[in-house]
Amino acid sequence: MRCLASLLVTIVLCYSGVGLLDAQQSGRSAAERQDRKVNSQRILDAAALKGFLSKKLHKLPLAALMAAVHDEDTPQQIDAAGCEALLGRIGINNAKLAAAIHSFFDPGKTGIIDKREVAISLSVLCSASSQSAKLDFAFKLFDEDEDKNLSEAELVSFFQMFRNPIMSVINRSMEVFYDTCGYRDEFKQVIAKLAQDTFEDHVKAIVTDAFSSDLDANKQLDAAEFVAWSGANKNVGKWVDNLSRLVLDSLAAEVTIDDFQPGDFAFE
Ligand SMILES: [Ca+2]
Ligand SMILES: [Ca+2]
Repeated sequence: MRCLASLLVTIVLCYSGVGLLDAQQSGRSAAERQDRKVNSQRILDAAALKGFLSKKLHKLPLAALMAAVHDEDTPQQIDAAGCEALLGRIGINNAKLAAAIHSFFDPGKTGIIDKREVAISLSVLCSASSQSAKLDFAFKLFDEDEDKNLSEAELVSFFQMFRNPIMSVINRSMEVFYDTCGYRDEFKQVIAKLAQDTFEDHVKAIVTDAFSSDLDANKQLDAAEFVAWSGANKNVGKWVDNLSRLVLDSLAAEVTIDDFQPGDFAFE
């Protein structure tokens, strides 16, 4: 995450002072003012939606969220109807929210997403009594085949869920730059390639770091080894929360508080 942030900051700083932009000064200022206004509104909308959902979900335990995800009747990959059904199983009956979460994790329009992505989206708003409850939630999220061990493939699969939220943040951050520089398609491709490569390097580094806690060297992390890793790396407990926040920030573009009706939340 830090690498990607540095990359973005570096790129924006490199290009924000180029001389060829001076000729467009007046138009750019108006565009910048408009962008700032849109950005400010988006931040306010996201904060309002998060505040609203937080009030609704704070009594929902993480364990209940996980139980719905591990329900044997729900396949690992779900379509839009499956996403709505899964939210319904959790006690959230709002088709627009389900559609927004599904479409957020399916930018390529494949029609399917991972059911864990639904759980992660809302997890930061649910009640978690302790850090160990959060780590237990994280361990179960990572453990895709539920054999109580984490393989390298399972860790990679978890971090792949960050790909769309991170690319979405990068694209949003770079919009002003693309509009201003005038080489939208070319720069977009370059930035996308740089961001993808940095992302892959970052995931590899995290997985290598994780397996330094594989004390019995069986290429699996059991619960004790996972706890040892989280003790040595304070980010482990935060990754799920960070991913949840990234998703919630983006949902505000699709859903507002007005889209909810009394009774949408069965557990109130
Ligand atoms: Ca496993
Ligand atoms: Ca092990």
